[in-house]
Amino acid sequence: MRRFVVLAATAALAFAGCGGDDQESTPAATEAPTEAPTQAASGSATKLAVAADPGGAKKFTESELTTTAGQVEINFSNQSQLPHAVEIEGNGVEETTETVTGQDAPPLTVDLKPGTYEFYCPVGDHRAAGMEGTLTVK
Ligand SMILES: [Cu+2]
Repeated sequence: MRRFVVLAATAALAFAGCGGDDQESTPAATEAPTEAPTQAASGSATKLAVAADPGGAKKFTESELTTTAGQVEINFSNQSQLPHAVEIEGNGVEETTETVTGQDAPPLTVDLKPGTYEFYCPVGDHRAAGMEGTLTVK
């Protein structure tokens, strides 16, 4: 009995191994990273540079940004001595970079559809002070 169960399980695994494009039934711990079907290829993401005012003002260097729809890699640079981050908001998207001071934030990749988004700094009163802008995605 026990042996039969083991054999059946092995057979099932072997079957899933060769045939299975109709079901990805294994949320396995060790999944090949190359498998990721939707989020893959960060190498093809459009890069979008955003910078905080290096002089320490509560603003970005640009208040109007434009990019292309799809995977967009936000590269936020904050050379000032105030902590800043960038939050992208609109059309169901709400994504925020890490807050950094005097350095670049790790790249943040977001999936953007065509439309108009807001971007702003979520730290303290920075947005109210004018640290915001409009991101147009075409
Ligand atoms: Cu800020």
